[in-house]
Amino acid sequence: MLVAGLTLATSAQSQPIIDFDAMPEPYQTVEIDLDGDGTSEVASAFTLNDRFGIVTIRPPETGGNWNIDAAFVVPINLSDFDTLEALPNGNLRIHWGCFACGRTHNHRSVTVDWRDDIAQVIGYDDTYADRLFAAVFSCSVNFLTGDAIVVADDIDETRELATDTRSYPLSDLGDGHLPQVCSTAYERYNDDFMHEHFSDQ
Ligand SMILES: [Ca+2]
Repeated sequence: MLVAGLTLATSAQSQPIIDFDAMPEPYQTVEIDLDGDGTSEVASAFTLNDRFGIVTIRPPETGGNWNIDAAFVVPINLSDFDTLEALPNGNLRIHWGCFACGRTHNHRSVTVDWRDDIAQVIGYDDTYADRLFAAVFSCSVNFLTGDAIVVADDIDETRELATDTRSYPLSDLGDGHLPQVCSTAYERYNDDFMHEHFSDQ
């Protein structure tokens, strides 16, 4: 019986049985020409659980580049930004973060481009607001050049740093942890620093 079943399932006439009604609906979809070939790809965002989401990047039903057909785990988006943003230059920006979570507002995003036949993270942007001190900090990393810019808005402090980290596959994003150059730079803004520079609050 088993052999007969396998033969039937792998015969040329068999079709996969897909229950489309059982699939989750994306909560956002954008069209973007990620590889610049003149045909848009379709990027969709799904909720997986309370920590992660899934972003799929697929060819359109009408054709396009069938090599671009993949799914990626991304952090769940609890920020007040849409998850997916089609940038005018054909790159995809994926947003996440947490709005009004404890002491901070946090917003992070990565810029994704199609390079060397894979979706690659080429940029990372982080902004957080310390609600206790009403202070805003940001770290922006360009993984193509290794340049990182860290800004403390309210005291007009800008630091230009560098990282050896270069662009990496979007499949490695996972929980989207902060680039080391940013987390190291942020150590300066500890409570002592905050009290010194925001002492009137
Ligand atoms: Ca395309």
